[in-house]
Amino acid sequence: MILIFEGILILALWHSIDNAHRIVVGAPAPCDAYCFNELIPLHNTIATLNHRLSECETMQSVNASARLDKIDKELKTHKVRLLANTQGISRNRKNLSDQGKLIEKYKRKLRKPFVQIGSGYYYIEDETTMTWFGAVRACLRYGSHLITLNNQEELDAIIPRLTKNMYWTDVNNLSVDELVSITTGLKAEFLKWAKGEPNGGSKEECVSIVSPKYEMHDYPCRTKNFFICEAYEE
Ligand SMILES: [Ca+2]
Ligand SMILES: [Ca+2]
Repeated sequence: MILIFEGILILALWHSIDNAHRIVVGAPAPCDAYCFNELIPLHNTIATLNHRLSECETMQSVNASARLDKIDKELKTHKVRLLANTQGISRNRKNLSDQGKLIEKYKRKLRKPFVQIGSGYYYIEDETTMTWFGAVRACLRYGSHLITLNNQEELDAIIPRLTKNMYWTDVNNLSVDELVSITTGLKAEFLKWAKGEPNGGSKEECVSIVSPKYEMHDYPCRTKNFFICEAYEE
């Protein structure tokens, strides 16, 4: 009897085990814990990658921001330099313009109205008086020389154009005893003294022509007189 019961118990247990086995094999895979444990490393890796990605994005953002700030500063610096250069160019243009106006002014001043009289060209200064030295320099500035009267014909051509009492010529005896032309450095080739002239000695060492006949007088060089400039022969 006991043997029968044990057999039945064994059969029941076997059946239970078999059923249990069949229940386990046929059931939906109950691997949550297992899978979870298996996925933990992958999850951690993904988390690490996400963290690094976030860091990279932050760093890129910071770097990009820093680069933009640097570019912005450089642009501002270039803008300031460009503005300074533009202002410098404007100043230079104004200076050039002012210098150009000054040059034109001097050109106008130098472009005295030389007129042809006989075979030569002359500028008769009958507005401003100068010493003989000043007259020499003025004619040089005009690209000419104080008049060299070469002959009576030249003097006769000039006389009708003269309106003042006295004009300087280029004749003097400042450095030597004889009367020379400062233009040529040679002895004056034409002298036509007025009556009683020359009479000044060492006090009158420059020669002028005096109305009404515009004959020659020796006269103090530092006296201010009108003068005549003669263009160089071309
Ligand atoms: Ca002459
Ligand atoms: Ca005299």
